Amino acid sequence: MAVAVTEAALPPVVLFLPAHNEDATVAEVIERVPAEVYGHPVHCVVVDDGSVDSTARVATTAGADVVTLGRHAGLGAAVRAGLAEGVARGAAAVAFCDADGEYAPEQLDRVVAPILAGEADYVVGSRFRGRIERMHSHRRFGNRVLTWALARAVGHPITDGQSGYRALSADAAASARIAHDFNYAQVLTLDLLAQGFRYTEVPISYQFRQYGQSYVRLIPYLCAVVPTMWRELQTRGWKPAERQSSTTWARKPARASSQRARSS
Ligand SMILES: Nc1nc2c(ncn2[C@@H]2O[C@H](COP(=O)(O)OP(=O)(O)OP(=O)(O)O)[C@@H](O)[C@H]2O)c(=O)[nH]1
Ligand SMILES: [Mg+2]
Repeated sequence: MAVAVTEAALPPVVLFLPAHNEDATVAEVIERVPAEVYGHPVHCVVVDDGSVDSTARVATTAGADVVTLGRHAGLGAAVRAGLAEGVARGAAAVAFCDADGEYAPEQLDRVVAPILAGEADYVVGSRFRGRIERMHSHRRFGNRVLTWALARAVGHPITDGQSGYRALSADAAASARIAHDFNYAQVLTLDLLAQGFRYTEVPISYQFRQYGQSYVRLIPYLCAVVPTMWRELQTRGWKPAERQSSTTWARKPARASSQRARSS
């Protein structure tokens, strides 16, 4: 994909890491973040979601800026804060991935490339289109089922509805609405698609966390996620007639900003 690089100072790409008690891994993730992508300086920001371990201190020592939520608010709230921080920094693209080492910060270039090229507003790194080193079989099954439900709801072949590695354009980051504090995975996608932002996927690699604790517990997860997804679908009025099949796509009518970006 061709991304134009000019001599003038370019706005930053912000990569933020939502983190809750990740002091075993956060430093290594930060150290692997590239200093720049396509000529854009990369700002690495850790959103510390009320950690009670030394996540914030370790992250600062490793060279990241830390935004502290002050209390444990939830992953959705952490991502909301990270997007706001990216917008405040005037980022050309705002990306995020887990602080637990499951995703590769080195792949930031491929996740933000469609945004910097003006080809998409919302990029999801797809583990199922890429390489999965290790994922428990029950997780794989749960991911498949929830992804199927999301893809069916929006009428598009989404391949990884729960990916933790994503990027948004400045406009999408400023407009995103995360419907609950619990998480963002499904509701962020429903929101951005409903607003007409252009969606695309890129293949990424994934390795299940080796340290720390996952917050995903099946029953509480489904109890929080399914009703909120349902509410979003009802209030945004998705209809099967809107089904599309191309790889990069937007719900019609696409946002004016998306159309502008496409024609420029
Ligand atoms: N546990 C938890 N993680 C949060 C929260 N807020 C932010 N995070 C961070 O958000 C990222 C995603 O959470 P994970 O627990 O890794 O979720 P996951 O990747 O779906 O689950 P695993 O595959 O088990 O790691 C991690 O970097 C967490 O540290 C929260 O409220 N709970
Ligand atoms: Mg994780």
